[in-house]
Amino acid sequence: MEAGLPDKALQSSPATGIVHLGLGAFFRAFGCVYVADAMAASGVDWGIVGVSLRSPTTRDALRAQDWKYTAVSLAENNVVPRQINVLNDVLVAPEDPMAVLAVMVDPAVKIVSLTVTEKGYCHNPATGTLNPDHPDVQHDLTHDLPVSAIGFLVGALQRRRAAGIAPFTVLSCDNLPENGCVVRGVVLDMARRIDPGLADWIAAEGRFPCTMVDRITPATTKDDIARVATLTGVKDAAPVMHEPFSQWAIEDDFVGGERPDLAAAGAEMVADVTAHEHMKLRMLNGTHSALAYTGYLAGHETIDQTISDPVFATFARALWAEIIPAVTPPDSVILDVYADTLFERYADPAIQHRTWQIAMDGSQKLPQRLLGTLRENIAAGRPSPCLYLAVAAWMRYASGTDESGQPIDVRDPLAEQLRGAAGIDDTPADIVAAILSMREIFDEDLAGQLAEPVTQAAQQLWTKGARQSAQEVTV
Ligand code: CS2
Repeated sequence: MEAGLPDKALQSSPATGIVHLGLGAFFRAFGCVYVADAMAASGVDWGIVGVSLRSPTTRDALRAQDWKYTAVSLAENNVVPRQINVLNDVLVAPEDPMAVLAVMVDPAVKIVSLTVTEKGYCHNPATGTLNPDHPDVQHDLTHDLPVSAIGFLVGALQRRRAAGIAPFTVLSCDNLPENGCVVRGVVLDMARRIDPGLADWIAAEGRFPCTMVDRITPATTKDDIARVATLTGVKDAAPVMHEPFSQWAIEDDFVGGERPDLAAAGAEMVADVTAHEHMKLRMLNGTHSALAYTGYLAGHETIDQTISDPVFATFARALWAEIIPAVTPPDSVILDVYADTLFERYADPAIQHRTWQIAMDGSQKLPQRLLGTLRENIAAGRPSPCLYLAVAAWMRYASGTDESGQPIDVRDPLAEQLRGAAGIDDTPADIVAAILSMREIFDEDLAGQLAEPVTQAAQQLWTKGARQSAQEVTV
C-alpha cells in the first residue's frame, strides 16, 4: 500500500476488546503496534478505545484522522513509517467520566491496559502501596465519578460486579517493578475502603499480570510532524516516533485466558516476569536516569549526545559494572551483551531522546531504577561510586538550578518539596540531608546508609561539575 493514512472505506474499525488508560506516545508506539500485529496474525479483532486522563490534545488530533496515525521506526539509515489502525475512539476522562466507565463496563472489553506513568498509581514510591492522602484518592473515595486511573478501575469493576459481568484483566504497562502487583495492591486497597465485598471479588476473580515493556519513544516534535508529512505525503497531526527495538514480556495470566495473540506479534508470554523487569528497570531505566541527570547538568540535550561524549560513555559502562551484580538475568540472557545492546540503542543519533524528558518525575522513578540496586550493593558490601553520583546528580537537578546558575524546569509531583530542600545558603550536605529525609522516597534505613556516600558525591559534584565528577569517579 502507498504510504499515508489509508482511506476509511478501505479499513473499517476493529471491534473493541481493550480499553487503554493513559494514551500517550509510548503506548501508541508500542502496545498498539503489538495489538495490530496480533490482529493481523490471528484475524481476531482486539480494537482499542483509548482514554486520556487529562488533556484533549491527542483525541482532538486523532479524531480528525479517524483515529489512525503513523508510527515511525527510526534508525540511522532506515526510517520506516507505518499506519496503525487499532484505535476505535479516544475519550477524555475529565470531559465525560461516565462515558469512560460505560466502555470499561462493556462485556466485550476483556482487558484494561494502562500507561499512566509512575505517578498515576497514586502510590507511595518507597513502599509501593496506595497513598490514601493523595488528593485524587481522596476524591475518588468520596465521589461517584472518579478522576484517577485507579478510581476508574475500581469504579468500573464495581459496576461490572453489580451487573454480573466478569472482571477485565488489568494490564499495567508502566515501568514499575512488579507493576501488576502494584496495581492490584492499590486497586484492592481502594476497593476495600469502598466495599470489602468488592475487594474480595476482585481479589478472587480479577487478574493483574505483570509485564516488562521496552521501546524508546522520544516525544514527538513539530519537526517530526513535518518530517512525517514529507516522508508519507500525508499530514498526520499526531505521529509517534520510536526506535526499531521493542520487547514485551507478559505474565500469561488473563481472565478466562482471553487476550490477543500477542506471542504471534513477538511478545514473550512467560510465567514470571520478575527477572525481565529487574534487568530492564535497573540496567536500562537506571542508566537512563543516571545519564539524564548527569548529562543534563553537563549541558547535553539528548542521550545520544551524552553517550557520544567519551566521559559519559565510560561512565555508562562503569554504571553497568555496578548494576550487573545486582541483577539475576532471565534465562539465556547474558547481561554484558544486554549492556552492549543498550549502549548501541542509546548511541543511535536517529533517536533524539531528550535528557530533560527522562529527567521528569525522578522522585517516582528513583526507587526502582537506582535505589533498589544501591540497597543490594550496600548489603553485599559492593562499592557503587557511580550510582552515588547519579543520586547526587538527581538531587542537584531537582533542587532546581543548573551548573551555570540557570533555573531548571523540574517536572515532578514532589517538585516543590525538592526545590524547597535547597535554601539559598544551604551547602550540598544540607541539601542531601533534606532530600534524604523525604520518606516518600527513602526509608529510614536507606537514608542512613546513603547519607555519607551521597554527601561526598554531592560535594564533588557541586564543586567540580557533573562532567568532571563523572570522569573522576571512573578513574
Ligand atoms: C525513560 C523510559 O523517560 C524515561 O524515564 O527511561 O521512558 C525509557 O525510554 C523506556 O522505559 C524504554 O523502554
